[in-house]
Amino acid sequence: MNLKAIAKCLMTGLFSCTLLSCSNVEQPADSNGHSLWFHSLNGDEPFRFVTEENPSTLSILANELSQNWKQKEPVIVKFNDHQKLLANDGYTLYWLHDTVWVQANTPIGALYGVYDLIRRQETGNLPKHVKDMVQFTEVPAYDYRVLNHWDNPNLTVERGYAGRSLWKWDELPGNIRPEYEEYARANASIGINATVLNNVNADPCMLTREYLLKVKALADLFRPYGIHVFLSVNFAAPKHLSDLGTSDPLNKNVRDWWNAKAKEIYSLIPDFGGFLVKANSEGQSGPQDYGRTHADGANMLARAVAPYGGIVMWRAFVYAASSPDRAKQAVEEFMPLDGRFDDNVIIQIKNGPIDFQPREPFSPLFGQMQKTRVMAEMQITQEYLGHSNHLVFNLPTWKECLDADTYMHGPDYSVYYITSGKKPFHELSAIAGVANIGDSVNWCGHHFAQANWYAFGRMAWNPQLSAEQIAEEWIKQTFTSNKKFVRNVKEIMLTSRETNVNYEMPLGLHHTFSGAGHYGPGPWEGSSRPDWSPKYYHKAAADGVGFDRSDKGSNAVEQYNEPLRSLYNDPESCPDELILWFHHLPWDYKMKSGRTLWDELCYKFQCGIDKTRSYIRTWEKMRPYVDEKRYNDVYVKLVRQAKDAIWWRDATMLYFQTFSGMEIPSKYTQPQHTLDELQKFRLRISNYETPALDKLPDYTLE
Ligand code: GCW
Repeated sequence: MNLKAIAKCLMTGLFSCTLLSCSNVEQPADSNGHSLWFHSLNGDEPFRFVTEENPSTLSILANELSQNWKQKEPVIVKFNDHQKLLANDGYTLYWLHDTVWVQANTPIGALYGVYDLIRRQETGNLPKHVKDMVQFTEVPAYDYRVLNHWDNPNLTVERGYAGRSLWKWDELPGNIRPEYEEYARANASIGINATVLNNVNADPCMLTREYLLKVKALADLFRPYGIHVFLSVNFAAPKHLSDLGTSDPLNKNVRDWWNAKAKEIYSLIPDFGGFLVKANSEGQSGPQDYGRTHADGANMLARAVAPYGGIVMWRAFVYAASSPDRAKQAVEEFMPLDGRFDDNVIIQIKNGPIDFQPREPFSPLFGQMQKTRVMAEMQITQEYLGHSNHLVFNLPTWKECLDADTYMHGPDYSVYYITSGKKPFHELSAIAGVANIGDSVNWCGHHFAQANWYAFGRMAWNPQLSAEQIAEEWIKQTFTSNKKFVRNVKEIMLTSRETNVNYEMPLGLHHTFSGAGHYGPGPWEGSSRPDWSPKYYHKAAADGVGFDRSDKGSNAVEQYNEPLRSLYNDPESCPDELILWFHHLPWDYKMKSGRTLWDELCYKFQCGIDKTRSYIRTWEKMRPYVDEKRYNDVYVKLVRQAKDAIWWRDATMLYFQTFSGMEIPSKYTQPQHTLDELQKFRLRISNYETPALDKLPDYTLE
């Protein structure tokens, strides 16, 4: 059946597609990783997109089925089903009389169903006996499953480690690169339905007519894939782009300016999603510049987009240099405003109270705001996790946040429950991930960083999927279903986050990074602002280490509901993995393991070092199952990761040693550089790059 014929059947709301089955041949040929998790389908062949000028969701769906469905059974797609349960994006797959049915209310719901079907095929999860009636119904947990790109109009990407921006603003709207549609397809295949194209440190130029036309070109392309485009806006845009001379949210002219801007945007992009705003944070302008509140600012923008169904995601990432404990500021600033935000405002809260550290407790704001919509922001790009040099599968970090019980009204008020729009909470729901995508051939810099993009989408669809299931799906589609490969690589992925915590910042340490691009350790570094200096966070001194956030210290524990408040407040009950987050303890403090704090730190770092070495050995055994190119790309990075693990440990513990006077036990890897040497080392990188492997400190792996 040719595409036109399929499209015709689709118009009737019913069509079938029968194809000969073809066997799944292992492809040992070199891969540059561009085909993402479609590798098992397309290998390195460029995917053939629908050639029509304006492809519809249904022609995309037909194309995917005709190219990728390899089974004997025909697939029948039914939409316009009016099933309340399925809402806009949900679908049901069922097997009946040797036929596979995909049922949905909308074409996009049906497309998600088709991607699910193909994923089941590629991961060996199709029902065994198609004669049996088997049924799967899927409805996404969140309405908006959003990527946040921190991309700038000059093509740099803040905290981006995969080349330059994917969006070639200088070429748009005239030149449409194939990667744009590949990007949309990849997102749709994992359920992502929204994208914020530009950096939260927003350039006002994004709202000019010139740029809106570029944005429109992308939005038109993404639409059939179900992706809504959003923009980050600079709160001072009226001042920059007009002669109003103010951006005061209570000024009528300013409000009129935003209303007119929204009208202009929606006339170009009728399904535009809305705005993302970073205000009064890290030097960005905001309503407080005019003595107004976050609610005044957010509501002004919300009212501009409300007539068109738009929303405003207003970030809670705020902190000031003067604050004695930065971790407390979001609650202090936002709680007095609870209940004062319009219905189409949603407060976007980072998973932890500081800033995407390897481990943080969940942000207490989730458990406090009761009358305001809230959503979680995760970081997919590895700003603090070794950039695109380290293999860190970060899904466990995000799940740790979503699974955390806030005890808002007693037990069973997890962050997931609160944010997913379940009753008694407000129905608008969203989740965001800061993207790790650039114009690198393999999209994400490290082949395994693709897994974080994939995992974010799958988790946003269903946070109850296990990390193991998501990792396994990704491995099978991206590399191979070979059992030995899947088992070993899964072990690397699933342990990699804890390994990263152990070799960077165990036991609740945080922000001990070098200011140079947040890559590598710099526990001794000072800064123009105290809260940008690692010493502010670790507080290492002769009497011990850690930030006292108990009721004897900054009392940040008070922002958590009971029983967490008491649990965190007492070092005896505080979980080990957060102990130095909440407590300042003597170097010889007796830990639950029986070791002293100093020894426990040495032990944890060593666990990290050992594990990174084991990854190299495991990967070496995987060589027969993976193409040479990706094997080598990953291998050299694993070696660097293992060296970086010793570098982190050396820098942190040799510096801490100047206070504790204690030795690194001889049974552990011994330092290869002196503290003096490490302090002299200077990494010169901007916030837009990952360091070249040969520019990093020299280490030997025995
Ligand atoms: O973690 C910090 C980053 C900044 C980023 C900021 C934010 C976009 O270092 O680069 O700015 O968070 O989330 O706004």
